[in-house]
Amino acid sequence: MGPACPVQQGPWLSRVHRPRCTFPSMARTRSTSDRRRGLGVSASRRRGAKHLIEALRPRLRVALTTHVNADGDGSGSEVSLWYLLQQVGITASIVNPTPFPNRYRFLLEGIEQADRSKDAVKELQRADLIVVLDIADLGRLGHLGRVVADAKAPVACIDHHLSDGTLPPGPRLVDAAACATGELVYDLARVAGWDIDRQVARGIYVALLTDTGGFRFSNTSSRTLRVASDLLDRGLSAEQVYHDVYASESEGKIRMLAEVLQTLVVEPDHRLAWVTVPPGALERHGIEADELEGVVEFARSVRGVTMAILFRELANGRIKVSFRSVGDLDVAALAEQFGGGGHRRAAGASLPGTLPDVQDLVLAAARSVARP
Ligand SMILES: [Mn+2]
Repeated sequence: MGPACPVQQGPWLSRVHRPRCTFPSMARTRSTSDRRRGLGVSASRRRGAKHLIEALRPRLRVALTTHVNADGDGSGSEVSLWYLLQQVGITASIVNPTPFPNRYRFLLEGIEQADRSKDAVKELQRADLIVVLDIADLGRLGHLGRVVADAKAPVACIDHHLSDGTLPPGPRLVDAAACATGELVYDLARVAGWDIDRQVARGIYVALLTDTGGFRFSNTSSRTLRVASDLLDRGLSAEQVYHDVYASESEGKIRMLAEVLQTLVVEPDHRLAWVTVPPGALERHGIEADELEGVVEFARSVRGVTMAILFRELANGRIKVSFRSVGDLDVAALAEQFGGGGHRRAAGASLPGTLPDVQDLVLAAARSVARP
């Protein structure tokens, strides 16, 4: 696997560790202080991280990928891992099934060449190691699912979804208790002894920030904030990241938002609210699908609503359905009924059929699980 390397794994890894871990007592001191600061890494995460680290060698061809329509967690985690691998002599390529989202393009500033999504198939076929981030299912890799399934390389996975997964075998750093995949990338760096510099910190912070809805959702734990705090201590400006992620909208996005909100339907009897992206609205306003991230939150924010749904026609003729819930309503189970999946409070599926037919079908199922 990979080009022969004159430096064997041990020395190469210990070169990274040496400044802090030459003396066992120093390593112990560090992990004790990590634990005291609430930043200790659990045994299972540590095990997963070590498997992944063991699979790495300098000059290895590593391909990083994530789900279709990458979000802040997928994009931020990929970019941070790209920078981390660079530290240990690996120039990875980021190869996504859909273009790297405009909203997160600022993360690629200065390393635009890292995004090789245009050559994704070739990059995956010649990779020595594939790392899939923020999903464990081939199905969410779009047209790259088959390529990853057939690839000669082991397929590592870093993910926080509730899923057994369908990826080919390889190292696993998977924990549904992590608020974001970015938290696991942070733990990987800690276990490996890699330097979390400002660039690395920024990608992980974007992952945490966006997957927790700005540190507001139920997956925001005290550890999430401790990790975020540690990231800010590495020279990051929370205001600058906020500006880059949330206050850099296109005019078209805001006009599209106005159109989508016009479609809001609230069913108080079912504590249900839903919105629909009018067909052709994205094209009319010249915006990308990733700019819809967060739109469904407006429906969920209506007082009394426990489930919100967003419907959108995809270019391939299918209908994309996004579910959000409040409290203990499990929308992952609902999405699974339609071949989708996700988290308890945020899930999605894509269904064949016309928009009205899919809406009838999905809304009937939603009403039957919604509690008054
Ligand atoms: Mn995520």
